[in-house]
Order: sequence, then C-alpha cells, then structure tokens
Amino acid sequence: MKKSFPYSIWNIEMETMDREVRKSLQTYRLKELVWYLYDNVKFYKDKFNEKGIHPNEVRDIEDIENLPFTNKTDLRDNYPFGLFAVPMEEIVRIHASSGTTGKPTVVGYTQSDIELWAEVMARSLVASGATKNSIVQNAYGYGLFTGGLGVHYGAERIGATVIPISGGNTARQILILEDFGPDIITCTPSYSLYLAEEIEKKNIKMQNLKLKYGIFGAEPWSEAMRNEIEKRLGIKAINIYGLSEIIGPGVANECLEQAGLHIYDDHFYPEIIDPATGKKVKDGEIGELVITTLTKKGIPLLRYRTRDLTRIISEPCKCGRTHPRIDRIMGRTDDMLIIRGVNVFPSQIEEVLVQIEEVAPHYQLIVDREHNLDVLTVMVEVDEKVFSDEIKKLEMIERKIENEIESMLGISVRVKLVEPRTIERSEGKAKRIIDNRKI
Ligand code: DLL
Repeated sequence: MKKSFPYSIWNIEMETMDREVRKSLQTYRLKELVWYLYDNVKFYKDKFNEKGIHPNEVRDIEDIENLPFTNKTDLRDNYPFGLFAVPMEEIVRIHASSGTTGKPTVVGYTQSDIELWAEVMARSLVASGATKNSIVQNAYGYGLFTGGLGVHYGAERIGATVIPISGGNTARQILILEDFGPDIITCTPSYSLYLAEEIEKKNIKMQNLKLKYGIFGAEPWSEAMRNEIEKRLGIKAINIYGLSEIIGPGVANECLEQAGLHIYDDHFYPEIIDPATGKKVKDGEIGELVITTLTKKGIPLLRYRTRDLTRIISEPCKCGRTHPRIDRIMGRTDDMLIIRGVNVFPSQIEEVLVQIEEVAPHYQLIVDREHNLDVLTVMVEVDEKVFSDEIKKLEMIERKIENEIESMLGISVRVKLVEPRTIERSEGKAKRIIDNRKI
C-alpha cells in the first residue's frame, strides 16, 4: 500500500527511504568517492598515502572516521582549481565565497553537479511549502554567491515561476511583491525584516500581499527572529542551510514542522565532531558539522570541516522524511562574520589595513544591526605622523580605506580613524570583534 504523508515531498523514494537501506547506499557511494578522489585528485592521493590508507580499506560508511579531513585552508592552498577532480572542459559553472585571505574559495560544477543541486533545491523548496504553482521572488544575490542561482534552478526544477530579482533595491522588491503576487520570498532573514519595516513604512497591508512562505538562510538567526519575521510578514519562515564548498544552499532545509533541518544525507554525509580533538561527539551533542559530498564530481570534498556548530537530531520527523535533521546553526568555531549575507574574515580586513600607509595595524571591528541591516564599523588607529593632520585629510583616509575594503570584500563598511594607542591592547588573543547584533 502506498504510504501517505502530511505534506508534499519532492522525491518520496529518496527522502523517505528506510534508514538501513540508505546506509547501504551511503557505503556504496563512499567507496566510489574514495576511489574517485584517489584516482583524480593528487591532493587526496597524497593524503591517503601519508596516512597509509588505501581505498580498498573503506568497507563501510562508518570507516569514514579513519579518513582525513579537508579544511578551508586546503582550498586556499590549492587555489584556484587545484582540488577539481575533472578537467576544466567538464566544468560548466564556477562559484566562489570569501576565503580567509583576499583570495576567494573557488568551487566548480560539472553538469551532473548542477543537476544534483537542482534536485536538492527542489527538495528544499517543496519542503518549505513551494509547489509547481508557486511564484518565487528570489532576492538572494545572483553572481559568484550561490544563493541566487541555487534557488533559481531548484524553483525551475519543480516548475514554479521564478522572479530573479536578486538582492537589494528594496523599492523594486516591494513593487514586485505588490504587483506580481509571489507566494514565496527567498532572502537572508535580516533582509526579510528590513523589507517588513519598509513595507510598514509605506502603509502597505500584509493581507494584501500573497506571500505565504519565506525561505531564509545564509546567515545565523534565532527562534526569536523567526517569530518576529512570521508576525511582521504574516508568513511561515523556513530555515535553509548550505555552503558553497558543499554545493551552495540546499544542503539541509526545514520542513513545515519547523523542527530542525533535514540534511540530504544520500548526497551530503554529516558527522558532528569535537572541534578540538576531531573525534565524533556522542549522539545529539553539539559540535562541528563535517560533511562529505558523496556524489559530487567537480570538486568532491571528503570530511569537510564547515566550522559551523550544531547537533544531529535523529528522532523520526512527523513529516515522514527519514533524513536526519541538524539543529539551527548555533555559532562558528572560527571568527568568520556574516555581514548582510557576505562572509567576512577579520584577516581580510587586516590585509587591506596593513597596506595603507597612514594607519597602524591596530583595529577593531564593530558590528551592529541598524533597522535590520548589518553595519560593520572598522575602527583603526592612525599613524602618529598623520594624527596631527587636519580633519579633512583624516576623512579622506577614511574614505580611501572604505573604498579599498569595498572593492576587496564587496560590502560597504564605515571606517573610523582613532587616535594612536586607543584601541585596547591585549596580552593574549586580540579582541578584534565586537558583535552587538541581537539575533
Ligand atoms: O551562504 C549558501 C546559502 C545561500 C545558504 C542561501 C542558504 C541560503 P556561503 O556564502 O559559502 O554559502 O556561506 C556559508 O553561511 O558555513 C554558515 O556559517 C552560514 N549559513 C548558511 N546558511 C545558514 C543558516 C551560503 N541557515 C556559511 N543558518 C555557512 C546559519 C548559515 N548560518
């Protein structure tokens, strides 16, 4: 007899597969992956040899624990294409996100990776309430960032109508919300609140809009923020997770139960480890999420350390999906900030500052949320020699640094020069970041 489920599911076979059967599939796929990496990526072959591991020794998905990790620095060290497993002629798309230095982290997709991505995004959109009849206002940025195109292909895959408006231009977003009547909006959670505020300012009644669901991610948010978004926009707010290195958005997504994000573990195998020891934590404990891409071809990654902190929820979900869930991301193990959806490492800012003659390399980053928009202020000490100069000159230096940072990171920041020796010195790790955002 056919089973019935309380909500629509895109791929019933894979999303509700018996867990033991899925485990066999994961084992099969891991074995293939390990051989594939061994044969096609020198970096992995060397790593296996160093560790004295041979692909033959991987017999079960659980053997994954003996395999080496991959770090963001490995991508940087092999910049730009060194970890690609196929020749460039098979790569059909490149995306990139911030690296810890001025160089971005680069990922390449084969045609089959794009198919896979559309599949997991289709699962995510349907899990979030989208149907073939939906109109999706896609306000994630299009470009090197994976948000825009990821949602786009998933929405097309389910046969919905996509409005590829991309990020920003709030007046136009509101016009389209009113005139095109989308039932779904996709953007960062903070931008959704900014939109709500602008809509309220214009005295537009939410009841007159057709919005029903929002699919929000790319930055951390809380249950409190969800409640506020749902109240102000009059919608159901669904959490979507992903990262460029693994595929982009669509690694994990909540269902309408809103009780953790189903991770599509037939493609992205999750582990939770203690970031200090690298060992698996006990079931249900919080730790660093590590993901292995079981089926990707362009740049498959083994045990990639996401630096995101969460836990696995293994109890079955009421929606009928058998994928395990991850809890909402609770923080990071490194100092990466996400400013208006853009990943920023303090080291990138530092790289700009050290090249500016008029300032000393003592700085602090202050992050605030003003009207639901992130504002990053860079406080940096001026050099003694410049300090006595007239205000106008100091302001010119501030603008110069702002421009440099913007051209390097793609986000606007405020730069404030401060007197020499006013930024607190620390005896240990410098306290570079003051994050005042309450999320
Ligand atoms: O942010 C992909 C994405 C686009 C996800 C659109 C969701 C929606 P990156 O730019 O590589 O990729 O940034 C990945 O963002 O490691 C997390 O720290 C953070 N992040 C992404 N989704 C969430 C979320 C995209 N739902 C990094 N909650 C990840 C908390 C998130 N943090």
